[in-house]
Amino acid sequence: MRRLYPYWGGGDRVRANGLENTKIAYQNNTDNQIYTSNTDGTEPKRLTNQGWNSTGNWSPDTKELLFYSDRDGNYEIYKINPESNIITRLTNNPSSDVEPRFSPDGRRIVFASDRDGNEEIYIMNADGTNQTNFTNNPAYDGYPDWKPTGEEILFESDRNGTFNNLFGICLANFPHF
Ligand SMILES: [Ca+2]
Ligand SMILES: [Ca+2]
Repeated sequence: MRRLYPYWGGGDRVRANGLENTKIAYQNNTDNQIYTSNTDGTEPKRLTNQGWNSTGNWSPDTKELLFYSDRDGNYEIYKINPESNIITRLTNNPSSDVEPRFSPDGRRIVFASDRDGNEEIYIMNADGTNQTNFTNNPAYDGYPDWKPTGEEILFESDRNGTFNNLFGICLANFPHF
């Protein structure tokens, strides 16, 4: 079973640059578009207007939101500037590219994709270049996120036979990335 929608719910809060908890980004589950608002829900602003869109993930400098969407026919990863509403597409692959999260320094993005035949964890630069498979395992690998130090990525896998087992990728083991 594949779960594609991990970031529904309370929204992803701005938490950097002294803007602690001043804005949230969320998916409106009526129109499946991305909004920002104050943390109490006031002043909602719709950022997207087509396709199904995941909840946005703030960049550390709060200037961009990462999300994934089927607006171009299959799930791809995009980022949007919440001020200008300019959207940049970061992946272009007929498989599902989902669950993007900015690294703590904002330079890289971890995401999940089944482009190599099953779900794997990938890392790319924040501009979409250098998309690299970091798991290469026939099991399901998904739901990645960064440890706050940025040195390790945690993800979920059923490689031991059951879901909900967490595994880690230590980036120091990939010095050439
Ligand atoms: Ca895709
Ligand atoms: Ca895998």
